[in-house]
Amino acid sequence: MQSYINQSDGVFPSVCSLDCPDQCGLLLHKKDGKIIKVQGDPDHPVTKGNICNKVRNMTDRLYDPKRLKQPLKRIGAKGEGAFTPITWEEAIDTITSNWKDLIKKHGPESILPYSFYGNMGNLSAEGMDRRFFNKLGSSMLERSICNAAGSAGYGYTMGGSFGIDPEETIHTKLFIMWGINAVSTNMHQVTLAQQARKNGAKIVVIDVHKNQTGKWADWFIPILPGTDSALALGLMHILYAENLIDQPFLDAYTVGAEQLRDHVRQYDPATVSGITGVPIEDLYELARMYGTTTPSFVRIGNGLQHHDNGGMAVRTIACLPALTGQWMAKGGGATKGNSGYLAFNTDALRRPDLLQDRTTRTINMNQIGQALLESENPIRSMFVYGSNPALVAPSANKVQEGLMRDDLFTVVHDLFLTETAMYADIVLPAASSYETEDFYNSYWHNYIQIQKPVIEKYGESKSNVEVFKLLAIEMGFQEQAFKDSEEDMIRQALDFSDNPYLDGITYESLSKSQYVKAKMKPLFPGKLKTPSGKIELYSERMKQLGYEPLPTYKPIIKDSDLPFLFIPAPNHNFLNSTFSNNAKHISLEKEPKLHMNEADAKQLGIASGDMVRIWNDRGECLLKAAPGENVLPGVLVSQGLWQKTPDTKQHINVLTPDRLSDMGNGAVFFSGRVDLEKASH
Ligand SMILES: Nc1nc2c(c(=O)[nH]1)N[C@H]1C(S)=C(S)[C@@H](COP(=O)(O)OP(=O)(O)OC[C@H]3O[C@@H](n4cnc5c(=O)[nH]c(N)nc54)[C@H](O)[C@@H]3O)O[C@H]1N2
Ligand SMILES: Nc1nc2c(c(=O)[nH]1)N[C@H]1C(S)=C(S)[C@@H](COP(=O)(O)OP(=O)(O)OC[C@H]3O[C@@H](n4cnc5c(=O)[nH]c(N)nc54)[C@H](O)[C@@H]3O)O[C@H]1N2
Ligand code: SF4
Ligand SMILES: [Mo]
Repeated sequence: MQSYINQSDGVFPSVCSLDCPDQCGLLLHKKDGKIIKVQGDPDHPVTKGNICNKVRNMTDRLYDPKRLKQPLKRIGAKGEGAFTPITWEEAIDTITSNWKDLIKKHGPESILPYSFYGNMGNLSAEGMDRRFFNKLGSSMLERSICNAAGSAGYGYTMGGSFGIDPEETIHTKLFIMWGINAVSTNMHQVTLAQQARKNGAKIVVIDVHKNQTGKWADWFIPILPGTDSALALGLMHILYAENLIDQPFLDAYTVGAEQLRDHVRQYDPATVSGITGVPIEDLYELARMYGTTTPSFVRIGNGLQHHDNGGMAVRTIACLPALTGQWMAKGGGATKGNSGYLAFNTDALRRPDLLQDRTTRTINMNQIGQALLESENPIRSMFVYGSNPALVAPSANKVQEGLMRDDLFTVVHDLFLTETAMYADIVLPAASSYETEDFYNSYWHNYIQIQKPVIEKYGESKSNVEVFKLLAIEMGFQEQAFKDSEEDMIRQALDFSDNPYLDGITYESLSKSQYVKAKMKPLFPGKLKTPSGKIELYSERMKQLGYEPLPTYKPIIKDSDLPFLFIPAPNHNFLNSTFSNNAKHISLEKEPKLHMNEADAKQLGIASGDMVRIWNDRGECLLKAAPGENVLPGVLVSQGLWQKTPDTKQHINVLTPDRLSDMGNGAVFFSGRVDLEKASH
């Protein structure tokens, strides 16, 4: 294995491991064995040397004095934060003896792994860990907190996560950024759009919040939360009525165009305007702009699908480019996610065969609070890695109550003593991605990248692969699968003739070139992975599963009579809860604010800078009010997953519902209702 560890000085190639579509190519500057600077790799074909401020300040996180160096065991009460260092031997022995005992008494399903993409590396996020838990026969986790609803919805229309190549978007003449805060969350899509803008492209942003992305737009269209499918259907109504459709494309590549024409008659501009809050004249203007501009491109974000109806919203928007035949033009079409192109051999990597004939229960990660409080066949041990459920999961008060259970044996593997780790019995220090070998495939651009270790592991920290290998040895697992090296695992994953886009991508080519692009070809002319092979405007498969077969607007659930819809979205300087514990990033972001409409503020006697209490029957928060015209009346927006501290109440997930979305069992962070009042202090 090639490694740069032994070279104490120099500049070494790397890849950003964070859960971000851009997956930037990086250069790590090393001096005396330490990373002193993180820079963008100017040769990376998509990210071209530009990186975000978060990662430019990554050394502050890597060498933060709070970073964990040793395994710890809890000596105080859960949540109190009193721990003492122990050896790895003691840590692994404590975990495995506990698990052996639980398996004997209650079976392996009493153990639950909880993980997500804190490190997007495929071996770290879903590699050796999956092998281990498959062999163990533990409960499974349904990892659907992020994009599950939208991916399912997009898949019904388009057959999988296949959109257009972002590099082609420089040819686009009309960008619609729909429910995506790209300036903060997909900065290189913004760079590409800027290039297109120089050639005359227009940028439209459809969002519930005029944030940095809305301010950058040529035209910002505010919409009421959870009404996007109605807007898309209203646009279709006008496109059909004014004959702005591409009939030859519809005939050749779609199913159900005539049924859709009849179906969208009910979504007339007056009705749609009433639902969405978008004025009738704007509906006409947008539909006509969309119907007469080629190529046009819709970048579908994650925000609009964190709703009760999020799956259908994305499915509906995904139908739009077909109506005007945009898929045939270079730079035309849509992208929700592009992970389909880089699909690799997940069975070889994760080894579901190690489960043998056993079936195990699956716990939805969005309902971890409920699951931990379940008294029948309870979860008795949870192993958390690459995620921080105490901060990121909905209905956080339930999560906390669950984590407080004395009879729950909790292990957390992380770089920091996170909010979740505060409740752990055993805490294990995690190596950073720059310290381990892994491979990465972006879910937006179409490059696979490799990471070779650049620096020594920090303190006694270990990578996810190492930890699960150690656990496997102690559990007595003999299979070769637990002895494979990182290189072995990468080779196994890339050996996948089922996916022609992967052709020619090997361990060797990655090691030589650092990033290798999927063998792209246009989606059309071609056959999609839908049952019909075409774009399914009408979906028989959905009908069989009990969904409306045609795109349909259904309002989000009104979960109380409280007057405001609350949208707690991500912020600019954190990545989910990552960086929310690093002083540098906190100072960049300053403090969480509550954006509200000026008219609502006036009516409630709230002025800019006032502390307000936001509450519902799930919990309460205190945030500083920022009234203005950036949100519609009846809507409240906050940004960022902030840590809880003794003197703040800014943990917004105490307010969010843990219902599941219409499709994909996804999270509905943005469909909750709240009330607010001026706080007494
Ligand atoms: N800086 C930064 N970058 C990140 C992250 C981060 O935390 N910080 N997180 C990463 C991750 S894991 C993900 S999944 C992506 C998410 O990034 P995005 O895809 O941008 O998704 P969100 O930021 O969740 O929401 C996008 C926008 O949707 C809006 N929105 C909410 N509800 C609705 C609605 O009903 N309709 C419409 N039209 N808009 C709505 C919000 O106001 C927000 O501006 O970003 C990744 N990149
Ligand atoms: N209110 C609200 N809540 C949200 C969202 C929202 O928009 N609003 N967004 C949701 C979305 S889209 C997502 S994706 C989730 C994300 O939620 P999480 O996946 O929990 O993301 P992070 O908070 O970044 O936590 C990742 C953790 O992994 C750790 N880590 C990093 N690398 C490694 C490693 O190599 N090994 C180990 N063991 N640990 C590592 C980091 O230190 C960090 O503590 O949050 C969701 N929660
Ligand atoms: S967080 Fe995103 S934008 Fe920032 S360096 Fe990583 S991949 Fe690039
Ligand atoms: Mo996400």
